[in-house]
Amino acid sequence: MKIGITCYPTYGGSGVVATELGIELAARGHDIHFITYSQPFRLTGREANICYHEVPVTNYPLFEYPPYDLALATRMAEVAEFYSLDILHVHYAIPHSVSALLARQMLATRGKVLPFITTLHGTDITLVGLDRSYLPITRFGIDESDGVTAISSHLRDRTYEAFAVKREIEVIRNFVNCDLYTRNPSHVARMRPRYAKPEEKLLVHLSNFRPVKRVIDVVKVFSKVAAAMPARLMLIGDGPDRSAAEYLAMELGIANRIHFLGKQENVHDLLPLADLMIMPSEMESFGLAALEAMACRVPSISTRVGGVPELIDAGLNGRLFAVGDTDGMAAAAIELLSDTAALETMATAARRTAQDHFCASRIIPMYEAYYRKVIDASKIAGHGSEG
Ligand code: GMT
Repeated sequence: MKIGITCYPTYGGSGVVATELGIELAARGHDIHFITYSQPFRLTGREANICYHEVPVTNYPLFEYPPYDLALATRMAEVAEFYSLDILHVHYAIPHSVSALLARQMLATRGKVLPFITTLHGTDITLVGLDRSYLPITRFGIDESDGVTAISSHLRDRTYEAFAVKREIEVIRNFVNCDLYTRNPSHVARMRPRYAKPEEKLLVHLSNFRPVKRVIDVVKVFSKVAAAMPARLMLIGDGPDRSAAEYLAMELGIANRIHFLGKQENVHDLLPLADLMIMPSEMESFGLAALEAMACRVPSISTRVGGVPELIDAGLNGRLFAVGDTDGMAAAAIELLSDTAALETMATAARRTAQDHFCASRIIPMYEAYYRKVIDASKIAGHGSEG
């Protein structure tokens, strides 16, 4: 198939999923065209079967807000026509589904069919989409999509409840490349000493440091762990709450035990070095960071929110707590880190969950089958007639 993909190309879970999906589909022989305002950060630009098309957004003194949505729609239509795309897959409802809808309409006037699928990732529904100024257009974009997927049952149900959309939503959960995200003992032996001494436990957190991730809670949990045992923390990512986390770490006297690593491209090299992940989010429609860690045999102490229970079976492959229960999370971390056998059992269960349910090899065929279904249905419905 010839597939166009649009996403937010910078750091963030939806962009990661979109990019990894494109890479996996290209490896299976599909022609992939990314249509975004900059090159998705996990792409090298050298992958076979992948083309990147930049969306140029022309500014003009009249435009206080340059119309990115329109520039995107134009580029989508151009790329679809030039490369005869079979389907367009947009990640994050706003504004991508509406741009895709415009592109589909533009092409229909030229007798071309361009079905599009919208994948809902979380904040496009739970935060941005529920904002009164965006709600009607989010609902419109979803209902007008030829196919809609959500990354968890929780997000699907939440979308039905909050938006009363008519379009059926297919659940296709987040995935991880289990060959890349794995624990290789020789790699760990080589790299771990950079971040922790042999007698120290190593904790990790990975996010975009937005308020919804509660990075301050990570520092609070870690401070309790560090008071109980020799330990260090790797904080991977960057965003609005980074300085608040740095400030709190200094106040608590633990700044020298925390590695603020900033944005990292190869998180699969870092995650397997850790013993435990802390993901205390206010909301997580799935929790891709926890899945990536689990594939690397790193179980997660997380919050019981959103779609996280669809990934973490509390007590088996991780632990779940109420939002803000930093005492509970710290106690669980200390208990697990003090019991090597229990931690090892949980690490094995975490890897097995990733492997048995969320490996790319299992999830990508679901997307392929869904694309075929939507393409076939669209040919029958005929948003345009093939010319
Ligand atoms: O909050 C983020 O990490 C960014 C956000 C996004 O859309 O870029 O992530 C969402 O999508 C991820 C990939 O599908 C999910 O794993 C995250 O759970 C989800 N984040 C939230 O729901 C807060």
